[in-house]
Amino acid sequence: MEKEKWSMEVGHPNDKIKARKKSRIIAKQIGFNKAEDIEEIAITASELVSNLIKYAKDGKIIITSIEEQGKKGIQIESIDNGPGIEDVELAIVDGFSTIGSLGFGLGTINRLMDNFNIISRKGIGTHIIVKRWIKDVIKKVIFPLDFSGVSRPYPGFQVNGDAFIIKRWKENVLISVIDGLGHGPMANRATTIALEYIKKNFDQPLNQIIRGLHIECRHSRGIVIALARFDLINKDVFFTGVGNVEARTFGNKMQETFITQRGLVGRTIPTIRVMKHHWEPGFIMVLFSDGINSRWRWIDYSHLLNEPARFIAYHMLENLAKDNDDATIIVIKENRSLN
Ligand SMILES: [Mn+2]
Repeated sequence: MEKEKWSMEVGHPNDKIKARKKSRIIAKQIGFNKAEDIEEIAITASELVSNLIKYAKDGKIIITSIEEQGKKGIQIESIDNGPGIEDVELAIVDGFSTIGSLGFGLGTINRLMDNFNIISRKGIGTHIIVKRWIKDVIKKVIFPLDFSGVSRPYPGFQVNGDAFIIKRWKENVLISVIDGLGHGPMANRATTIALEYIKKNFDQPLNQIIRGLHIECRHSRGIVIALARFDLINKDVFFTGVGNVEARTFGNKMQETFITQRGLVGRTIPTIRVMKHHWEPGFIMVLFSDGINSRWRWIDYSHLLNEPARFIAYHMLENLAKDNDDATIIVIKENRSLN
C-alpha cells in the first residue's frame, strides 16, 4: 500500500472520537486484522488526544503507515507546545497512578504499543511517538492471567515511596512491587531510580535485575523489592524478593508464602535465590508492600475469586492499607473470561 499520513489538529475533547475512527480505518488499511489489535490502536489514538488536551490544551496528532525490515505497522504521534511533562519516566510506568485516576494514561499506551518514545521539555512541549507492528500469528497457547496493581502514597503526602510495575513482552510478564525505604520524597527518589532500571532491564534474569538495582540504587536510600516473572507458555512463576515485601499464593490445594531474603537493595543484599513454582488451576497470587497490613487471610477475600484482579486489588488496598505508610498491592489470577 502507499504510505499514508494523516494529520489532525486537536483541541476539543470530541477530537478523541475522530482520532479513534481514523486510526481504526488506517490500521485496517495497513493490514491489522484482529479486532483486538485495531481496538488497542484506537484506544491509543484517543488516549493520546485526551492526554494532549489535558496537559497542553491543543496540538497535533499524526498517524502514519510505517514499514521496517519487512514489518508493517502504524505510527501515531502527538505533538504539542504545552508545559511539558515533569517526570517522563514516572508518567509512562504502567499503573503508576494513585487511586482515583481511572484513565488509561500513558502507562497503558506504553503497554499497548510496541515502541514508545517521548521527548518532553519543560516549557517547550511534548512529542510522543508510538508504533505498533503487525505480528505473525502466535501459535503457542498463552496462559491467560489477569494482572492488576494499585498503589497510593502515605496519606497526606504528594509523592509515593512505593511503586509497582507490570510489564508484558512475548510470552512473559514481569511484575514488581518496590518500596523505597521510609516514605516521602527520598523514598520516592530511590523507587524512581529502581523503576527506571527495571524498565530498561525487564527481560534480564531476576537475580541479575536485583544485582543491577543494587548498583543503581547505591546513592539512594535503598529499596526493598519483590520481583516475579510469569512464563505464560509453561505456566511457571519465578520469584525473588529482598526485604519486607510479601508474596502469597492461594489455590485449591496449597497456600504458600514466597520467601523474601533479608536485605536492602542499594545497601546490602544477600546471594539472590530465585524460586520457581508451577501455576495450578485456580491459583491466585498477591504481592504487597509493608504498607499493607499483613494480618489477613485469604478466606476473608476468597469470595472475590471470580472478580477481576483490579477489583480484588482495590478492595484489599482499601481494607488493609496502613494510614502511616505508602501502600501497594498486585493481584494475579486466571483470566476466566478468556478461558
Ligand atoms: Mn513501606
